[in-house]
Amino acid sequence: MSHPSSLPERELTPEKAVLSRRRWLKGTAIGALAVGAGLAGWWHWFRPGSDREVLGGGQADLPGKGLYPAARNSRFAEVDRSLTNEAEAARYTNFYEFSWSKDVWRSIGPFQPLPWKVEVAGLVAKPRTYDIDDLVRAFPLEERVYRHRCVEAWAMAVPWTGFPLADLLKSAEPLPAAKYVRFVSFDNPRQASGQNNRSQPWPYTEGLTLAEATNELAFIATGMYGHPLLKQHGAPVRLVVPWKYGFKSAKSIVRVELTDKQPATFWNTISPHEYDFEANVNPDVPHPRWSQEHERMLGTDAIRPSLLYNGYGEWVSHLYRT
Ligand SMILES: Nc1nc2c(c(=O)[nH]1)N[C@H]1C(S)=C(S)[C@@H](COP(=O)(O)O)O[C@H]1N2
Ligand SMILES: [Mo]
Repeated sequence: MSHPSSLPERELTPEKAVLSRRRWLKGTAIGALAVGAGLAGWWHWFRPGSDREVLGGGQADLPGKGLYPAARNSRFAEVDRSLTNEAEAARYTNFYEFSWSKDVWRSIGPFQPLPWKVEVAGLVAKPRTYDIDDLVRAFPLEERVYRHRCVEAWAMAVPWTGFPLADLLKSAEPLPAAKYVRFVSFDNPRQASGQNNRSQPWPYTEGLTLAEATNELAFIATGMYGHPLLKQHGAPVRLVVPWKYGFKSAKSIVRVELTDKQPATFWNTISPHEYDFEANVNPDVPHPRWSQEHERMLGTDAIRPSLLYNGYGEWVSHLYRT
């Protein structure tokens, strides 16, 4: 194609017409760009998201790939319901650092769960900071299928990979004064846009009594569905406390701290009468705004009766007998 200035007609076009045509072209180009940007924005926020996109966008190059899938612990090989579809679990997540809606997969791109360190500190004889590369190899990884119940009444059943929280705590040698364990998530508003709202008590924090934290069920997960955690599920390392409402299971943890006092927690600070510290799943105690009698399974939308302690009474009911 020849350069426009070499076209003979150009000599014949009056200057005014050239200018107005240029202005028109400029206006049209800006208009097209605006429409394009609008469509791209619309597509970014409203596209349904294929399974590939939802799962792929959450992948991070986390360490320990050769360790997955880990052998399933026969004591936790199955639950009373089928496993939730992996993409359906990844499409509907709670991670308020990134979004106040469930489609966290749309906003998770900037999150960099690597490099990552986890500090075990506070009232312990042997405090230690683990690099995530060391943490995945510090304790034998195993797979466990657990029920998960969010306080909002949705539920899932997923295979987690990780190790008992008790292993991590024991290796730090808690001092006799230690009575609680506090979990602190990351704080990085540059990667997690929701954290720009500093009127909220970031970083996300949670807590357990030491007796709860050393219960066989309390689990540190580095993986899910046989591979490292997706970003939206709390990569590279999270807590899983299956007999309590999901908000107790803090994601993307950077610090585990033993304390002598009950720690403040994110949701309990925001709304104490809605989210108590203990937060055991209990169908007989309604949330102030909704019933807890039933739950909806992600993926199938099946409605099931909620279970006391989410069905884990055999493991934990002795902790709460008065
Ligand atoms: N740091 C952090 N941890 C968090 C949350 C959060 O917003 N931030 N949401 C909690 C809630 S309400 C639930 S139900 C579970 C959800 O885990 P999932 O999204 O991987 O299913 O994570 C919990 N851990
Ligand atoms: Mo939740």
